Amino acid sequence: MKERLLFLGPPGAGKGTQAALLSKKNHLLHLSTGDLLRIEVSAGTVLGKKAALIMDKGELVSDEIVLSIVQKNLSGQSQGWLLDGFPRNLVQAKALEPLLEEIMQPIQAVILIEANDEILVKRLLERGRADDNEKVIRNRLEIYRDKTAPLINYYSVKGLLKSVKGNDEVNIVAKRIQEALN
Ligand code: B4P
Repeated sequence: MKERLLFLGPPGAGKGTQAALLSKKNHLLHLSTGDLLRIEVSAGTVLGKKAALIMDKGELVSDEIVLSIVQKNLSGQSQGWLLDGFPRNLVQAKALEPLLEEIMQPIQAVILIEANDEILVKRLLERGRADDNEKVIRNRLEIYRDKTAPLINYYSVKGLLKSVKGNDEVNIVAKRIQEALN
């Protein structure tokens, strides 16, 4: 199975949910930039205070902050890994490349989880995290289309992209992902 992976998709598509399942089953390091940022926020660090203001509006945290978090967590990594919610724009995608070259661990596959807006908004409203209110969710969806969706073509051209339909229940989506990686 491929074991150096990126998970891409709109907010609420199930990146975090599926990444947790797959990494547990296959003993991969699960790095969620969203989770790592939320840890900084709840610890009240300087970085966390900066990030909270941005996350509460549904905007993207600065590339500099996110990249330093990813670099810190990936260096010295010898097992497989799964990056969930990163990269979120072309700057992050391009910055990731030299970092992976340095550790000689190229990406093996990019999983794109897709679902329609109605489902995404419903799931996120039900989840009810601090940044899950309708106005902020709509902003996150817009930012996804504007900044993150161009990565679909970026990784497709590199022959790495695998699209998976994420509308169905968790176990069905998990099965699709596993099949795409075999
Ligand atoms: P993230 O933490 O990445 O969260 P997300 O995109 O909103 O959700 P995800 O797709 O992981 O959905 P989940 O599985 O939880 O981002 C939050 C914020 O952090 C961003 O807005 C940004 O500010 C910041 N950030 C993160 N990374 C960044 C980066 N690289 N650069 C800059 N800023 C960054 O699923 C959602 C809900 O749906 C859950 O309740 C789940 O239980 C449910 N669900 C999942 N799959 C389902 C299914 N198949 N059926 C029914 N329900 C399902």
